[in-house]
Amino acid sequence: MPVTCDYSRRVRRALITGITGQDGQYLAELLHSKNYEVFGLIKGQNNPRIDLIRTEFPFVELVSADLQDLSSLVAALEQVQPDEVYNLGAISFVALSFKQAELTANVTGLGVLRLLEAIRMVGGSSGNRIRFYQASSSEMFGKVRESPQTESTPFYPRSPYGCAKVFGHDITVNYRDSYGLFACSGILFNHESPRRGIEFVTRKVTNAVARIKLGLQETLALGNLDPRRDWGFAGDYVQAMWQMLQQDEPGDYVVATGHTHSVRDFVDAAFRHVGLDDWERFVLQDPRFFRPAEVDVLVGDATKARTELGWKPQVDFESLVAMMVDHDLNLEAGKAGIELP
Ligand code: NAP
Ligand code: G4F
Repeated sequence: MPVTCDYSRRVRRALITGITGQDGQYLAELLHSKNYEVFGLIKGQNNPRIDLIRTEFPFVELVSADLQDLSSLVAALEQVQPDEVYNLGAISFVALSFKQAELTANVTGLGVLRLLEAIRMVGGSSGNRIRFYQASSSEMFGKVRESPQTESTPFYPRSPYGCAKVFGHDITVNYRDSYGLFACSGILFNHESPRRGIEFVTRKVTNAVARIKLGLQETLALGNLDPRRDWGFAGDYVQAMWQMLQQDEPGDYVVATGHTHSVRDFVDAAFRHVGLDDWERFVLQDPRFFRPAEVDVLVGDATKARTELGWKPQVDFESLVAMMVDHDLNLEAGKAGIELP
């Protein structure tokens, strides 16, 4: 029997895929603060990150499913009967996508189609009561056709991840057009935080800077220092996700700060924050961290998000770097039993 979501229900329900990731954690907190019942989709039979969610986010109810398995998604939706679904789950590391392109296409690309199909199956073909958010990416702009990038800038992806995200974005728009689903795509530029995975360049740098400052590590090996990114704070960006699903009409939105910095700038700011101005002494370049094709520069124009959603970023570049370095100093000092002054 098709499930219809009850918008008169006092407490709204949200299902988040990617609950164990950076954005899933911030979004879960945000929705909890807004009195949602929060459900998180967890994959695998013994997911190593389940304890983190159980300990730090005890209000999240976990549901077992996988973006590669349609019937598990249908079962999850039938169980939860969500008002809102946030699809944050993905193979999200660009470097890995070059090595595991098929897996990336399956999870990051086809996973979106499966979830949209599950929503249609569970909600009925006119079942546009479930509101859907797709985590699209500035990586879709790749070799950029114009700067800054807006919602109408053509895509030119430069990685299997970028290609998969283009499919996920296009199929979201297609299901909105074809079936009237309330489906939104947030084209988010890079956003970081102390919860960022250590494989991404910002957290790799802030963690290494902390360890070098504490005398626990001597050098930091990086790839290309020239690429430029529009870096914001993840806590600000999940606000935009939620705001998109509260509009009268679904749409697509660029979410960005409008400022761009190089990897070199980030490294420089992180070392300077701990008083190490001569960072070249510590940084090595390692060809293993270069990519077969690079995205040289990204910078977004979030005018639509600002005017229609009232969204604007609260944390600037220098504050973001400082927040991440300070967190990693405390973390690494704690692990090593070092007392900070
Ligand atoms: P993240 O920290 O890498 O988290 C990815 C999440 O996807 C994890 O919870 C992971 O679960 C889950 N996942 C992986 N494979 C899955 C599968 N087969 N089925 C279900 N879930 C699966 O990513 P993030 O930084 O929070 O980003 C959230 C989303 O936004 C991603 O879709 C990403 O591509 C997109 N995005 C991110 C940025 C950014 O700058 N952070 C910018 C634009 C778009 P496990 O822990 O179990 O592996
Ligand atoms: O931190 P990154 O791995 O992020 P990237 O590739 O920009 O992707 C992130 O942002 C996307 C939004 O545009 C998301 F969709 C995606 O899911 C992910 O969250 O790399 C940033 C830059 C790249 O140009 C990379 O080549 O840093 C360069 N870099 C230089 N050395 C390095 C390293 N990146 C990593 N991860 N590790 C290095 O040692």
